[in-house]
This record gives sequence, C-alpha cells and structure tokens, in this order.
Amino acid sequence: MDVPENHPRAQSLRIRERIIDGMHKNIVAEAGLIAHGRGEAFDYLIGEETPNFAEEQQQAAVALILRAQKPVFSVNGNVASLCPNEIVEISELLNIPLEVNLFYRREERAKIVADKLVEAGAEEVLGVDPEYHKQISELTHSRRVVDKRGIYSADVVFVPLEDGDRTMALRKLGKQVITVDLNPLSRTSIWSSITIVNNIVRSIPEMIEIGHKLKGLSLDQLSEILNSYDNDKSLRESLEYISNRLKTLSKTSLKNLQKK
Ligand code: PTJ
Repeated sequence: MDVPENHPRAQSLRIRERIIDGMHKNIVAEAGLIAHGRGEAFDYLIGEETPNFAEEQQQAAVALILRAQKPVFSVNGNVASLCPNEIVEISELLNIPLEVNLFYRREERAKIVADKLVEAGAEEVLGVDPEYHKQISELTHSRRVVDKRGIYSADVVFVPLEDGDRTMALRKLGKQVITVDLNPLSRTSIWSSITIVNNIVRSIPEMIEIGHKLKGLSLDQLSEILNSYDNDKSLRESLEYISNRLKTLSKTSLKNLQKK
C-alpha cells in the first residue's frame, strides 16, 4: 500500500508495511504481525520516542557488546524486515556477527531471512549452514538449533524481539542476554541482563551512534559503565515513566495530542 505523505501516522504505517511486506515474502512469521501490534501498543505508552532510561539501556548494551569476547546478534523475521541495513551496519561497527535464529523455525524461511541480510550488505550470516548446527537441550524441537560459531559458543547474545522461553534458556546456559522489547513486563524483558525498552527502529540507529563514541574506550572504562547499570532498576524506571505519563495525560485534555 502507498502510504499518503500527509497521513498523520505515516511513519507508523510505513513501518507496518515493512512487516506486511516481510510476511508476504516469508521473512516474517504470521505471529510476527501480532508481535508487531503489541509493540505498537507499548510504543504509544512511551510516547513513540526514546526516553532517557532507554538511552542508558542502549549505552550499557553497547558497552557489554564491546566488552564481550564472543558476542552474537540473533536475528529473527521481524528484525530482518524492520531494519536490515542498520543491523548490518551495527554488526560491522561493533564486530558482532549476525545469526539467523527463528522462533518459528523452518529451514527455507531461515535461508530467506539470511538472504535478506546479504542483500542489505552482510558478508556472512550464521545459523543457516547445517554443517555448523548444534542443539541447545534446554529448548524444545526445532528451536534448539543454533550455530556452533555463534549463539552456541557466545558469551553475549543480542536477541531483540524475543520469546521469553529462549531468553531464559540462554541465561541458564550462563550467557549474558541483551534484548530490545517495548513491553517491560515480558518474560524476555525480565530475564535479560540488559533490556532496552524502545522501538527497535529507533534503538539500532541510536546504538550505532553510541558505538562510534564508545569504541575507543578501554575495557576498564566499559566495565565502569556496566557497573553503574542495574537492569531491574532500569525496568522499574520504565514502568514509572509510563505510569507518570499516563497520570499526566489523564489530567490534561487529550486534545493536546491532536497536534501529534
Ligand atoms: O521470526 P520468528 O519466527 O523468530 O518469530 C518472531 C516473533 C517476534 C514472532 C517471536 O519471537 C515472538 O512470538 O515474539 P513475542 O513473544 O511476541 O515477543 C516479541 C516482543 O517484541 C513483544 O513483547 C513485543 O512487545 C515486542 N516488540 C514488537 N515489535 C517491537 C517490539 N519491541 C521493540 N520494537 C519493536 N518494533
């Protein structure tokens, strides 16, 4: 669908089109549409812009990736459709390899998602060559499959828009997990080491900017950033932010929002 330029919600509709287009191309799972709708609802609650707490979460996430010995970026259908170019850019900047890892795994879909990343400029995409497949016993069925060069041996896994089950399994395996999830109450948010409560279409470009700034820091300086970060506290801040915002809105005329 052509989104009219002057539509008041043109940006949101364009992003939706990426997901719909991704579903028609078999990149996005059907359930990915539902996940996107849930994300949109939470984005309304934070005002569809990056709050201060998310900036801190993003900074800590970049510091953790830069400090990691073997980080990996786990990409699913929604993420590949929403921001393929930015993912390739951050992968190169932070030296974090891309691995296709799907909740609704089917071999041919994994290949299509990988092709989407290659089309966006990725030189290598893990997770699709059966020669390197390994199983994570904590997970069931096809979701067990990971790449032995990637998630299997990684110390830090960046896994945005994820299902809670897998996040828990990765944590139980001793890995640090970074996620992006607009829902601060999801199991993924609660189980992750660092939870970025922001829309991925904003957070990846912002993390690229942060990456440029933090790249020159020493391991000690990165650790300092991480030592002053507390994910539980940060998640509570996100809830406080949402509830304060709703309280304020409930006291003023909603006509003020018509300007948006
Ligand atoms: O491509 P697959 O097969 O790996 O499947 C991907 C989905 C997303 C369908 C799968 O991982 C899934 O079912 O995830 P959930 O359990 O629905 O969780 C997705 C979370 O991402 C939800 O908490 C949403 O609020 C959140 N979310 C959705 N869109 C965005 C988002 N968070 C940040 N930015 C978004 N754009």
